[in-house]
Amino acid sequence: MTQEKLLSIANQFALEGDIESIKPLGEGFINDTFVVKTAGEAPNYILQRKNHIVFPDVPAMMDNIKAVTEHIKAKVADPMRETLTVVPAKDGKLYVEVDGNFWAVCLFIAGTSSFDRADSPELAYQGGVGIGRFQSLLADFTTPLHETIKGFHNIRHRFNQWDATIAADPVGRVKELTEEIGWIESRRAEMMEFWGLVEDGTIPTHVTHNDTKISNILFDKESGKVLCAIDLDTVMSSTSLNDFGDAIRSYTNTGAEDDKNLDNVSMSIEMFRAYADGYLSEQKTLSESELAWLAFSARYITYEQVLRFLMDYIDGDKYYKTAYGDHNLVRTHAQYRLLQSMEAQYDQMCAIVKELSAK
Ligand code: ADP
Ligand code: GN1
Ligand code: MG
Repeated sequence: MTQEKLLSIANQFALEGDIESIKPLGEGFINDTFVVKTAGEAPNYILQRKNHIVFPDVPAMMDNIKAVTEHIKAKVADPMRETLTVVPAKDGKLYVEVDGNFWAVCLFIAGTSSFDRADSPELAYQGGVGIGRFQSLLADFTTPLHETIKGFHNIRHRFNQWDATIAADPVGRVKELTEEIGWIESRRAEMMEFWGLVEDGTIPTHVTHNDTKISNILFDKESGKVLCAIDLDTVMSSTSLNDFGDAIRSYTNTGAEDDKNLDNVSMSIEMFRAYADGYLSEQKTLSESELAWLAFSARYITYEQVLRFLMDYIDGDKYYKTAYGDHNLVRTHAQYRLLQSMEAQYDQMCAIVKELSAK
């Protein structure tokens, strides 16, 4: 993408100040993200090409983000820093469509840090506070949201996709993956059993973030405290547990999500405790059944992630950005090792949730 093209797209938005530069940022797996720097006192901006293969209805997604961020802004002390601010196009729409691609802009929140890994329990605690607060702020948000990705954390839907992908085997990889496919199949029944509790209403649904990995949280540079949850593309109705589980998958991993050295990968119980402590200090509205299944949600989401990486590998790497040929398979192995580590420490995880929720 040339600077000239980026500039012509950015100039279709209602930005303050003259644009000085537009540079790529971040390591998201889905969208293409750029920082737009402006001259003088004017704010800087985040310009994103939203992935419309992943998000088939970008306008609906932007409506969700606008509604949720407006709701949060009305409740917090510093509305320009404690959530995203969507910047509309000059024609008033929340996006610009160029050659079949959808672009959106929000304010760049200055004075923040973001991380790919959690390197201290304090950071994990702050991350937990961030998502606990996010869920609390949205607990009274009642406007129905669009489902931006169908069945995103719905394992029944994922199994339907999985079965179809294996049957299609579009690039002939299934024959080499007997062991990995076995990891998924051997846990199918227990995951469906858990999902049954969501389907029968035992575990309720709420407005949730759905993509709570550490890189989707901003921390204040000066105080080190959590500032806000960003990457709101997947905000929609789901279980509160999914946000907790996905964060545990990210914050507690002693290795990288795509670590080639599986000996690096395990779940740190210390980080689990710290994240759960932060989360439960802000999220006070969980029901007994939600608390009973909170620790399991980490296994559920990590399992789902193993399935999603493996399914994308079988499908010929169409969904996630990859850096090399078998990247999705490497991710599958590393996330499976993490899942095994969670399974081995499950009793302790449950005991910690029990202890912290009684505080
Ligand atoms: P993706 O959907 O591809 O993951 P994100 O929306 O998470 O894209 O953005 C990628 C990265 O850009 C984030 O991890 C964060 O570091 C940075 N970022 C995104 N939005 C902002 C913002 N409003 N202010 C400051 N940094 C941001
Ligand atoms: C993607 O968009 P990003 O990079 O923050 C993905 C998550 C996965 C995650 C794995 C919309 O998150 O669901 O858990 O990669 N987002 C979407 O790192 O699919
Ligand atoms: Mg992101």
